[in-house]
Amino acid sequence: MSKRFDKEVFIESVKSNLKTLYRQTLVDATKQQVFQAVSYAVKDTIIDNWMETQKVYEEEDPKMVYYMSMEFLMGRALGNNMINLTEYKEVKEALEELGFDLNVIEDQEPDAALGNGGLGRLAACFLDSLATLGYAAYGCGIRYRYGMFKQKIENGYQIEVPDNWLKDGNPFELRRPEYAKEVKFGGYIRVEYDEATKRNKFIQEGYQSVRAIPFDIPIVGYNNNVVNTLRVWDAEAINDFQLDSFDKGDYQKAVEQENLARNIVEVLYPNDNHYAGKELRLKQQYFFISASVQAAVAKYKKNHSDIRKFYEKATFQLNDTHPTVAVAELMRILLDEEGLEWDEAWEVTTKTCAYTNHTIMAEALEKWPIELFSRLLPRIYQIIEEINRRFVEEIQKKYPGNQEKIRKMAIIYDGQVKMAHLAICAGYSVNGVAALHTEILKNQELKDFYEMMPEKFNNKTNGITQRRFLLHANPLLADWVTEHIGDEWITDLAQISKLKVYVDDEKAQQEFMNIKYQNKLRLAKYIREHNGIDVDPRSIFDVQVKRLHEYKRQLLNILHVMYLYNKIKDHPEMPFYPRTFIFGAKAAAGYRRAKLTIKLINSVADVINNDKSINGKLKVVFIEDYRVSNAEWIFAAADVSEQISTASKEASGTGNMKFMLNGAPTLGTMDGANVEIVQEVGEENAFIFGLSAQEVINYENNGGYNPMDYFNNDQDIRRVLMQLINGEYAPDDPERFRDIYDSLLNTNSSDRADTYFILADFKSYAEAQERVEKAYRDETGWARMAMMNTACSGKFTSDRTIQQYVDEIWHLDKVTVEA
Ligand code: HBZ
Repeated sequence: MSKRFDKEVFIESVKSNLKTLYRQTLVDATKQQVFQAVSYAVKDTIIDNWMETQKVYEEEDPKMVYYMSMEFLMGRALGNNMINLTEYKEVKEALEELGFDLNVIEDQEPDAALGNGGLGRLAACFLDSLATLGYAAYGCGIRYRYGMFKQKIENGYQIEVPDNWLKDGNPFELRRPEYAKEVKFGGYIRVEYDEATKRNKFIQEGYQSVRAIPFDIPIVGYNNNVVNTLRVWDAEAINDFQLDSFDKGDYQKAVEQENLARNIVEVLYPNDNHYAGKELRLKQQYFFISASVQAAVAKYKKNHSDIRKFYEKATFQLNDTHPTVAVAELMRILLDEEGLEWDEAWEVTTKTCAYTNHTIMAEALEKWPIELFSRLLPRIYQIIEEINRRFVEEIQKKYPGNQEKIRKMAIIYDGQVKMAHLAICAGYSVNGVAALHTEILKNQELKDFYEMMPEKFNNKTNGITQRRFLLHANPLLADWVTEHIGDEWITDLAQISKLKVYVDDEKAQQEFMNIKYQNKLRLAKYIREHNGIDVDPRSIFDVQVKRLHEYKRQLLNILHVMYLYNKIKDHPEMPFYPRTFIFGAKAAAGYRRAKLTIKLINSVADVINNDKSINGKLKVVFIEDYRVSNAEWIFAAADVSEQISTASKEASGTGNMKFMLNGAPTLGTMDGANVEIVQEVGEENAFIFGLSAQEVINYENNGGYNPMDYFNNDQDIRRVLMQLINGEYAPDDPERFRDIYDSLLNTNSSDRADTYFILADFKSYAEAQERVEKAYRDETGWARMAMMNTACSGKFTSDRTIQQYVDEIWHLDKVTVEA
């Protein structure tokens, strides 16, 4: 039962936690200890609601969604939990009374960075929305000992530092050894005929196994007493060393199992949109999926006798192909453990699993060599072979004699297991994450599948949670919005359109822009403290924060900065509105060109920020270690949102929505969800440039793009490119950026030069930037535009996305939990 917040009780709880956890008093405790004590006090309230919610689930037996994901990029929990308990202000005051600043206490919490970028953060937003809307949901994932690496910038280069996020303990997690599961790897399958059932039995022998131990993390719904569960699995060795048994074989096996358990959950792979094909990665996938599917089946069987109706109470949403072994694992359990016939098992499985695609980038597609796959997961491989055999038969029936179709669609082909094909074949739903992306899937990437089974395909445009990205991230704006339109926007973001009546109101405009200014001051202070750079809060804060990837074109942005700098140097008298270009981005540890781009940004920053002759008109800042917690501050302070991916490449983007919500117009291409943002806000309230997706696709299919044309015919472009190789930004090593130069012009590499059409879009981007400057000079016009962005952001709440998943895919029942 949730109690009303009682300050005295809360303070007592904090004190007593300090005592029992650390033998400390308020006076002597460190800030970290206070953070822990406060978190345990907050958790106390959460646990009551958690138990109550689970009781309602037991009683009402609603259908549940299992959101299966290798990544959950949760960020910090304390602030968000207090927000959703609607106790934030109360706790803040209580702590003030004790002499503590809540911001400082929140700052003690490490980010839970169990994800790379968009895909992982989307999973986190979805959990928030599911709990807030009152749907029964489990997040299923891995409790990595080390999350996304911490980024240090040394001498302009990225250095990766391990993220030991659990070192002080995670106050919100709960270890649940009573729900442990065994997961088996390797060995071989012995087939045995079973007289009783008249069926073959498949028995795995000579395997290694690990014990999967679940840790449950509460997911607090907003102001509704619902608490769902994110269940992340830890691995433990199954046989503790038996020191008395020194049989050689046993000893060897014990050591191996110990190592397997230690390695499997050690670290998150830091690649986004790139498949590396590592054996350990496949182990991670099967590990958490086997444990999660076993747990889901066990939970179902507790109160249901007919496993053939499993799908009526459970649905698995596969977050990209990473969890796709779930298809075969569910089949294995239904066939080998529950004794269903193939057709029965297939019916259950194909009514349970649904797949979300997050990318069309070819290098991200998961294809496992059958040698590796069958060695690691022998039974699972057998099952996939059989799924494939039947699927190929179906293709043949539909397209007699068409070998091409089989080549393009088979699950196993060319010695590889294609996970996307398995997910599409077995899934009852296949969705893209923005309208344009889904169209490209249907008409290009997955055309053959769409033609064969059009009914499976649907779009679910991504969204973000306004609770974290406005209510928590931007308290000044959140309060202002509430003053003007009431607080319903917190759970019904469509309401935010009511702000439209204020966009021409002079007082409202001033207040809105003053809040932006306060947030810019807050970010400027952060930049001064963390980067040692002074930025002018009156300058235009032009921000690009996201993973570093060539298709996202941070390179286009920095080349444009170099171009602007040239212009200012050539024409010091030219009117120029001061600009601060802010970057934040992690590069995958093995992605050389991405890391070199970081060095380029920092080198350009060094030159420009130290050039007194330009009177601070231009500043470039690379924010170290971009992550969820500092993102919240960055979005709130942005004037311009850089969303400049090569059209067709960014499946959706979600940062674009966070900027919009916080009143920053989009400077972007017609890519991903930008298209829908422009639809909502109007083209006049965004700055759109560049090739269209269709134009890009036409070039890719038919050729005809030659970046050298731009180099030859445009002096400004040529000059900027030459500065990459003449030592302008690398006097100590003029060859440093040669690879970047070559990537744009040289065809001696295997790729076409300028794969991402940077030179094609350069001029159009520069013009769009000129429009930004012109628009910003018009104070009223800009205020109006910024407010329109906030006011038109209603569509982009993850509450809307989740409601669409529920209505069109999952069909869940809503629950209510009484206080
Ligand atoms: O998923 C992103 C898309 O690039 C972005 O456009 C979209 O908005 C977002 C949510 O739908 N994709 C990723 O973030 N992908 C990964 O992080 C990733 C991680 C490991 C992989 C492959 C992709 O092996």
